[in-house]
Amino acid sequence: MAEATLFTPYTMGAVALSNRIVMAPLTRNRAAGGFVPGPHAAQYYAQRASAGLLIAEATQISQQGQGYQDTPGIYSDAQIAGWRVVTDAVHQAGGKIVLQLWHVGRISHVDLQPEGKAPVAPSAIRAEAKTFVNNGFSDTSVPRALELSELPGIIADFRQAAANAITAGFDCVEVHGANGYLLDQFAKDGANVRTDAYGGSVENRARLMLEVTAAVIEEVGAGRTGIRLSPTTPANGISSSDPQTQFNYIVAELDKLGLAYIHVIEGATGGPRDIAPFDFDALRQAFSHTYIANNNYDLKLANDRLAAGKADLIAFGRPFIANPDLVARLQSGTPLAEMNPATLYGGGAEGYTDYPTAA
Ligand code: 8OZ
Repeated sequence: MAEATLFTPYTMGAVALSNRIVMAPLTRNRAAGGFVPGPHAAQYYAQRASAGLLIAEATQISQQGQGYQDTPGIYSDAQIAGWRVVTDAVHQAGGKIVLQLWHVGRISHVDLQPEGKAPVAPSAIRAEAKTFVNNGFSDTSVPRALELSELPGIIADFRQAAANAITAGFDCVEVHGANGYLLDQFAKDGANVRTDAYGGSVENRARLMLEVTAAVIEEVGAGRTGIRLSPTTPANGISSSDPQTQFNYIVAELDKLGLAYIHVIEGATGGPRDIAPFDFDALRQAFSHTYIANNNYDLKLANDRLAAGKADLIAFGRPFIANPDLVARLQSGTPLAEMNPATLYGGGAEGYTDYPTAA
């Protein structure tokens, strides 16, 4: 058989993909009132439906799980109805779409939290990070440590959000286990100094991520569940003293759950791939199903890694912003357009649905 390239079809569990290009989740802060997907979201995603798989932007599973202004949710009936418009438009355009389920943990601000209370985290340690709130960047608020008795409620919120996503017409769901948000905070000792069953050892720090994933699988099926991981990223002030040990364990345990994919940010999110020594191939080898590789790939690196069997799918993030026809451009060698950073977060159609195709 010929070696795979980005343009070779792929079957991920029950989902048939027309190519191996994945649109990575991109936060765009354009939700409408009630944190319902905004009026241009369906067109935005449908314009990009030639990707083998779209992963929609990070979407909070509860108000407590929100950390930035105007990000969408998946916990109310209006949000489900709003997302249904998006998934219908993408399916109409021949695409497949996943929803990323998000709890930010300590990467939040009191002004976004229920009753203005502190954001929640494994431990009461503030992240050295900013969030976007009240139309500007602010330091994240000091969080409070979650009580053991609150963790089942968070698992239940993820489970309900997954069910809601399937009701809204998504093909799969992706647990956000990356980028210094709640599940990554539990997994890494820079944010987790708990002394109960959810802190300390590698096994204990992995527990919440694994319990959430198991609950989501129980709800929507392993074939419709993936997870995003970022073992070495410093994003959002996160740090780990033992990423290789921790993520070798996590991926081995995830493999037992039989989920459809792991989506791995190789290096610093949106930055250098070689930020720290880490054997990503070990994760690929420890996992029986689909490995989606992400972070600063170009056409050559993507095709090299696919041909070498080091990944099944390659996710591109920022190139999709200004190139709705990224697949066609990569295939034809058409130069890529540059996105305008001024219209990345917030606003309307400008810098969102008005980037033209090359043709
Ligand atoms: C950029 C801005 C806000 C949030 C992530 C959900 O890093 C995000 C995010 C990215 O995963």
